Amino acid sequence: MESKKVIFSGTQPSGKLTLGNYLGALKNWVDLQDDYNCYYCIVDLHAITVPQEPKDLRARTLEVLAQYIASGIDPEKNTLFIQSHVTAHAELAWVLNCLTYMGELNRMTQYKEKSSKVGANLNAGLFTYPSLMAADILLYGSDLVPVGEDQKQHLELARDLAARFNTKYSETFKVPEPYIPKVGARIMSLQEPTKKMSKSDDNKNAFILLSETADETRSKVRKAVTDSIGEVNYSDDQPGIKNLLTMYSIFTGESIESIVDRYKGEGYGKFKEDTAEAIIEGLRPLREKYNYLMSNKDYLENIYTDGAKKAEYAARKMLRKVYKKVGFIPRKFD
Ligand code: AQP
Repeated sequence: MESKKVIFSGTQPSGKLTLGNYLGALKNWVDLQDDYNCYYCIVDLHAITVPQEPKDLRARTLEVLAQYIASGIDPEKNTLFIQSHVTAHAELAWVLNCLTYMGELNRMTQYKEKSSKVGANLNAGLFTYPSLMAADILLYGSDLVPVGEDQKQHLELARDLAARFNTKYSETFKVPEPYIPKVGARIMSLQEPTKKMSKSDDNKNAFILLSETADETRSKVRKAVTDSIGEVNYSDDQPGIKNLLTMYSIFTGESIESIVDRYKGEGYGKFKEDTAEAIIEGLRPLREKYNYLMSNKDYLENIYTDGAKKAEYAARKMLRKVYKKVGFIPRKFD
């Protein structure tokens, strides 16, 4: 029997997860879990590329795990683990750093955006973030990487690094393919709808959190920035309305055209109200399960411990191979 293809993906515990993370990533991971061998990681090493309060980072790491499971990602079918528990990620990242050109990292949109925000506190980790992400993916021989549109450029680098290593040494890494959802790949900020919704946005009204209350969601959708056209259309000239239409359609399963038709001549008030209800209803089971899991910390601890053991086995095997090819003398103990 042919073995299942491998998937790797992750989320940073750099804030509480948003609707963008859910629609662009988690929701799609659920659909893949039966057909693939999936590694779903909580990438805490990535998170410290911007300053983190240790106590909050610890709490959020657990919250993200609970949200994975609450979204429907089954810990029995998938390997769920915390990145820092498998040290091969940082070790392979170093090797890949030594194969990555400065020019490649300089071109990265995420680096440009984030570095302009942190000013004088700019650190090297933020710059080399994409090499660490390449290590995450390549360690497991991943075939597919389900990500939102924003991560496409990083994935391109992972592909280039895999091919570069294979050419320089010998065939080692699989060259991974991106898996980007057709709808939901780019959920936009509610306050600046030309920017993506981001969990580390300073403006709390810009994002919908998976863990917030229904009333909070209602209030944020009501305050969502729209335009002065006053008519519900799916158009690039109306990015705020377009974004709300995307969410409405994903949560109800109704087509965008049919929604647009229904709100003809209605203005935005009722449309926003109904969008909020669609989101709240769609997230209700997730929110309930999340609250339950967060009161069962022992269960979560078992999941991430078992996950790390499974991931460690696969990752070590790949790292040993890489070290050998690079010319490091294998160590005589384990
Ligand atoms: N707005 C979004 N729309 C669709 N997909 C999104 N993703 C993130 N934001 C959106 C997808 O979620 C997965 C996890 O992302 P991440 O946490 O590793 O990093 P990120 O892309 O940098 O997400 P954030 O929320 O913007 O985090 P911060 O603010 O910390 O940088 C990825 O698959 C991503 O594509």
